[in-house]
Amino acid sequence: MKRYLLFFVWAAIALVFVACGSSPPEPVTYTIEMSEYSFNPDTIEVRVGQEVTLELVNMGALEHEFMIGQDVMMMEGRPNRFQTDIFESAGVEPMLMTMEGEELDHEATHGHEAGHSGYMVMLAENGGKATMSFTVTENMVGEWQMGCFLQDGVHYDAGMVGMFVVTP
Ligand SMILES: [Cu+2]
Repeated sequence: MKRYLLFFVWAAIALVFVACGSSPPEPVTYTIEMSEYSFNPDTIEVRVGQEVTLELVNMGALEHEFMIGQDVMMMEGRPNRFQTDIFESAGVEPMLMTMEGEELDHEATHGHEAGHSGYMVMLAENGGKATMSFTVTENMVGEWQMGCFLQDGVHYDAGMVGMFVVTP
């Protein structure tokens, strides 16, 4: 008899979770300032189903790039890129725009250097800006890093790295 009761309690709890999960989380916008050598804020948390807009602003005197991935790949002893890119692995193509809302061609704005693949946004020095937006999918759940690998990984080593956390 007790077991039945326990089952009903669990069933009730499960039902509450399902009911909560059916309403998508509110869209969110984060402004991320990049400089020598950091991301500010250096931790971003988002949820599955959330429409995320990242306003990237380069406050630094050097060019910087923005990437999100896992497991740093080394090339000739230097941090080169992420082994797993969040967007490539999830099959999601973010919408890239200027701050004014004009669509940007991602291919035209990112480098195609040898071995430096993944979804990256390059930002010009002294105020380069771009807005990327995407909806968080189930297969993005996990802890990722934001990173800049410019100048043979010098930026990454110097601390141009942050956390990008995706919760269910
Ligand atoms: Cu950088």
